[in-house]
Amino acid sequence: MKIGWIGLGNMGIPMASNLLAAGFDLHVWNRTPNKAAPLLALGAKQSASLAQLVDECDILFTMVSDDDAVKVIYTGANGLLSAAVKGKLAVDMSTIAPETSRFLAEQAKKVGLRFLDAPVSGSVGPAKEGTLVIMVGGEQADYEEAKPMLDKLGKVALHLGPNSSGTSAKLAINLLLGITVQGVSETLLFARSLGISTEQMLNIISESAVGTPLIRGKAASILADDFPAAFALKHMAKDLRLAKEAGVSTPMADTANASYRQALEGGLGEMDLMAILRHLEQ
Ligand code: NA7
Repeated sequence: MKIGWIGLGNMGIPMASNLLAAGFDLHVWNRTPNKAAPLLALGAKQSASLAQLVDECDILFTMVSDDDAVKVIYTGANGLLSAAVKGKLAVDMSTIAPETSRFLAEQAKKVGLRFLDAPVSGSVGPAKEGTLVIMVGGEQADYEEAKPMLDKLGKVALHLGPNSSGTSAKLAINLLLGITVQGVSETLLFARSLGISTEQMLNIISESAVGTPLIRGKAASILADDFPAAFALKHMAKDLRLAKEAGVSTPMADTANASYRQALEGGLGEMDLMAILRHLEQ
């Protein structure tokens, strides 16, 4: 079985590396080709075009930024759906709107391509460790075919139902992530205003019932006031926007959505989502 991997960003590189380490025959394509260098050193083969990748591979993974990127890759002039894909399996691991997942599944079906939406919870650390939480929508048989690979990428791969179940669950878990990081930031700033240092407050949170691996994991970054992207703020802003577009009443997420959008407009998009703290400090 030959695997094609499309998208070598912050998440795509470590995830594809894990498939290589597990011994899979991995072919890669990225819009910016030179980002493939670390994977080629590990034994990946680089395809000169999307068409070549599709031709060479049986199962096609995508891990790219957003709805527009996934649509270009699938439905663009030289995209997946214009190639000979009949009988192959596509697994989109990007976080996109459930509506887009359903659209892609329908378009794929027309040309005989099987499709799973399989976004992940967890950022660069879990991607490196292979401990992501993977949420899958699509046919049971297709899920079972992808599972040996998903098991190398995550600690759990849950089949949740038909196409778009994965992307729906992903928006839900990231709703909580966005609210949590906004809430931690407000808590730290509130405490600081009342004379409790950030270090003291992080320690208290960590020891308390609301302490989580997420908050403990961000502590060093907060104390250093340095926010290299484990999960880019621009992607958090995108996910909260997509959640809002679902039209469900989510008052706290609405507030977080406005906050991340302002931070994005303020130029913090490439930093980690924890840089929402810096935005709120201003
Ligand atoms: P990154 O690090 O921003 O990487 C994004 C990837 O998507 C990267 O490979 C990009 O290629 C690719 N991309 C973006 N736009 C396009 C278009 N238009 N065509 C082709 N390829 C494109 O994101 P992460 O790895 O952190 O996150 C990936 C997903 O997981 C995202 O949905 C998150 O919300 C969760 P480039 O290298 O720029 O040429």
